[in-house]
Amino acid sequence: MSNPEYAYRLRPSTRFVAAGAGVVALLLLAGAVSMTGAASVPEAPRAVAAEVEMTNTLTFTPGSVTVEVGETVRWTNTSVIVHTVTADPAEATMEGSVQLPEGAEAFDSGTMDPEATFEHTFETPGTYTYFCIPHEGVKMRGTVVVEPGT
Ligand SMILES: [Cu+2]
Repeated sequence: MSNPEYAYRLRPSTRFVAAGAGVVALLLLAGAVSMTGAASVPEAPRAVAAEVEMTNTLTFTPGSVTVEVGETVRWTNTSVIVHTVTADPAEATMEGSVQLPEGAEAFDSGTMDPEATFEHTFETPGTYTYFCIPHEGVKMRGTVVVEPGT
């Protein structure tokens, strides 16, 4: 009974907890490795602070999310049609489609097919209004409020 793999299977609850802590452990590990100067280790992915779905009813859901500076929002096209996440005044043809805080960079996902995801990390606090290019006419818009970090 000294087979370590067998012993591992006997404790499913321990394994479940370990899986939850796995992401944290991975990030810590990545940080530790990079501090040793291993240049080939890729940067750890930033945690996603908020998720937004792009729907068949031409909405961003939830329509408004709030994050802190340095945090990332992830959009997922859960519909069967093409959408975009666009916060670029140069792409807008209607008033109110885009609003950017002063000094914030414009961004645009480009065409997102069904099941596609897009992430953006917000470095400037303020309120962002973005829209979907194919559905600008029906005001498919969303808001991201970025609060100053603590
Ligand atoms: Cu759309």
